[in-house]
Amino acid sequence: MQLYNFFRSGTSHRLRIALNLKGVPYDYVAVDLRTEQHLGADYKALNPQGLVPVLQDGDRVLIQSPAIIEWLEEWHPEPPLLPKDLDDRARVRALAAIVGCDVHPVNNRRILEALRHSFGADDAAVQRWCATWIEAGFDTIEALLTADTRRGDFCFGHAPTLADVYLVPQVESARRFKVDIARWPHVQAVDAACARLEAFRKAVPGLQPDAAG
Ligand SMILES: N[C@@H](CCC(=O)N[C@@H](CS)C(=O)NCC(=O)O)C(=O)O
Repeated sequence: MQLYNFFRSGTSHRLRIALNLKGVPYDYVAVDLRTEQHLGADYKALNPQGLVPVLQDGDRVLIQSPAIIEWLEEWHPEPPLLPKDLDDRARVRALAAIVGCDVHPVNNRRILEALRHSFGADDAAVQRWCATWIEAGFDTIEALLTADTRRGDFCFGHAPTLADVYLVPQVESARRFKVDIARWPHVQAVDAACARLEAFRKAVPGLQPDAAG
């Protein structure tokens, strides 16, 4: 399997974590967002949306990290990234969606490029924009984690789920945008618990082959 991705991309990061948790090996194919390789014809032939990540397995080409991670969960059910109980599954998916639907999309590179080039935002304004949506998302996640009396070290229960797979890359991004994570003690503790696991450690942006370039 080939994973087309970029070291600093949050959606790539979440997919690397999921693949590592499932123990599924992959070849790392770097797509450089800094040089807009993702907008070139070669890459768009693979993913017409011009976004990373893409997971390719022969003729099978999968796009959209939520769809790929759900595919992975169904194709390779162990260890599960979703709990068994229907309501618990909805809770885990909701935690993941706060990041996946409500924080990451508005802080994506193309949005920030539009803010800079079409709306005159400088670096400070872009930083403030990103921090605004990260803070809104983390305030909600912190409230949900605080209210959950059944929780162990992770977002849900005592083992990593989809919620952690989404949260950890968003924490990484928050640090990049100079958002102080100490404001959300549960989020910070979940990030620390995940960092103790090999699957999360191996997925860290700074350790990827294209990080040095
Ligand atoms: N919903 C998509 C979003 C993918 C996405 O936005 N990827 C970002 C990197 S995290 C990207 O390729 N951005 C390129 C750009 O905005 O120009 C997914 O989850 O796969």
